[in-house]
Amino acid sequence: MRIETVPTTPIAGQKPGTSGLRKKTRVFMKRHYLENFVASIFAGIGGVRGRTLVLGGDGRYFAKEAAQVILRMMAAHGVARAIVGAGGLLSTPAASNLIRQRAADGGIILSASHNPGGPDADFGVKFNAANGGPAPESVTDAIFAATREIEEYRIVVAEDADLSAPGEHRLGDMVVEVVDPVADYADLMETLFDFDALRALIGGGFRVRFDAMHAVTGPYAREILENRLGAPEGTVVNGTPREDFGGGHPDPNPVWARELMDTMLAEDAPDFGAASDGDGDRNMILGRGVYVGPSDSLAVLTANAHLAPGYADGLAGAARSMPTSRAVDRVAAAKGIDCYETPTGWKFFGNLLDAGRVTICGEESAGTGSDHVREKDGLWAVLLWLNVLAVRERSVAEIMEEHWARYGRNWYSRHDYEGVDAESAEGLMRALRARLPDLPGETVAGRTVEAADEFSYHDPVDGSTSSGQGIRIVLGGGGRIVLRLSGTGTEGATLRVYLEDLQEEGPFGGDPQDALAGMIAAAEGLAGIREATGRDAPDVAT
Ligand code: VG1
Ligand code: CO
Repeated sequence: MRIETVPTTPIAGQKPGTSGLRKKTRVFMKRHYLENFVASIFAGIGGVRGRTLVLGGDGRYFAKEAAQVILRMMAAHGVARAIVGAGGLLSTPAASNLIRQRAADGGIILSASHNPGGPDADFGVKFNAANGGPAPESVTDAIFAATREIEEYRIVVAEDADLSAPGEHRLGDMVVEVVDPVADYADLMETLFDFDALRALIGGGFRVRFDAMHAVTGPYAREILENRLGAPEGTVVNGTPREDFGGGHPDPNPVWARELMDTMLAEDAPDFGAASDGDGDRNMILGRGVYVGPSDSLAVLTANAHLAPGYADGLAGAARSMPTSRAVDRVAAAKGIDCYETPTGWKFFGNLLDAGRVTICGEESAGTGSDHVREKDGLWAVLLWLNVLAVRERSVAEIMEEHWARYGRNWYSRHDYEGVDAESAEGLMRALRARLPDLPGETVAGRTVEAADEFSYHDPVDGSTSSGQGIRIVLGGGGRIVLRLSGTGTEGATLRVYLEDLQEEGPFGGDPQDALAGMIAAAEGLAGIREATGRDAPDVAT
């Protein structure tokens, strides 16, 4: 088979962000753009000769073409075996599982996750290492360095590989092994959760609705919820992956999963509702008439995980990203386990999980997961919730009430200002950063500032430091305001303002936006968000 060596030159801006490289689809479709980045991944990890790599993605527009290009490049760069999900599909957690189960050297995931898909939307490429987790910063830095030096890449001249069904093919000297994208993942879930108890729960009339948002979890949820657990057909809605996710944002939050929200808040709502994102690593949890915020969900799962067989021995520790509410800290303290605070992005949990320091982790952005893989995992969170509900025989609303009564409620909301002028957003952060040393002791919104800094993370496992990870202002009485700029957007800047406040005594009901009014005003007073963004209100409040 003929290998072509193609001369190329560096393309500016191929710097991986919070979760891989994300750009407009049309940017990825430009000549050499995908090829340059993929060759730089290969170079950044020290070459791929003789290695086994996993390949798959969320099936968004351009993924089919990209997968064929990547396979031809893998073959030309000496990869021994490519393990590919049939149809090019693999959810992010399933890819992580496959890398681990097959002892592969890593994997490439084609997804821009919760970002919309289509010719005018977003595309993304992410590299996961041999532990199944997102490449750590040392590796993404090496990949970025390679993108700035690249002079050529290699690609074989060949017909498209047939990825339509499981089977083995050859591409030059490389084996292309096409696997069922769902089976191994579903088997893994059976080892963690009490499927008999879940079948009994569902068989007893407990009604579930899962919204796959036209994204990758459709086939996974159908297999697990409908086929293996016996939920009636139609439990999974929007269950066929589409290249443009039906034109929506495959982002499971009250704004983008409005349809599910409405269903769950209606009179005859099912008992349990959930949704996942484009690549299947996020989750949204609802009960009849109640939405469970992601930070609360992490706390509840940490408090109850031992009720599921996979976690019956208890948890080694917990971890949350810095902006995530401190509700889980309270649970960890009560249980006497360690609780780590890491920067935003799942890659920072990898070392803690590998070292056995933590079992469960989560982010406020609807990501929850455990040491079963090295990614956040949407369906895993759904199944753990169902397992907890089956054992405790309570409704979601009752579980929440009992949780808050015991631990207090950390009110929480994230306000996103999207597509903001990048200069203005950076200006806001710069100005606030400059004021940080003077803030402690000042009174803001009737509260004393206890601490104000820019978060720097010292990884206790490998000793590395990651600085510039968001500004945090801690207020007396359990209040906290965090500001950072998103690292997953593809247009302008997205300012994220994370608001938290603690209530120790009930009653705990109400709208978080009301409960956080003081924090919202304080954030405005401190950062001048309206002026910098030109907006009166956030584009999305979750
Ligand atoms: C966002 C979230 C972060 C998450 C990341 C990837 O990053 O805030 O918590 O890990 O998306 O999630 P940022 O930099 O835009 O705030 V996913 O589901 O896109 O892989
Ligand atoms: Co995702």
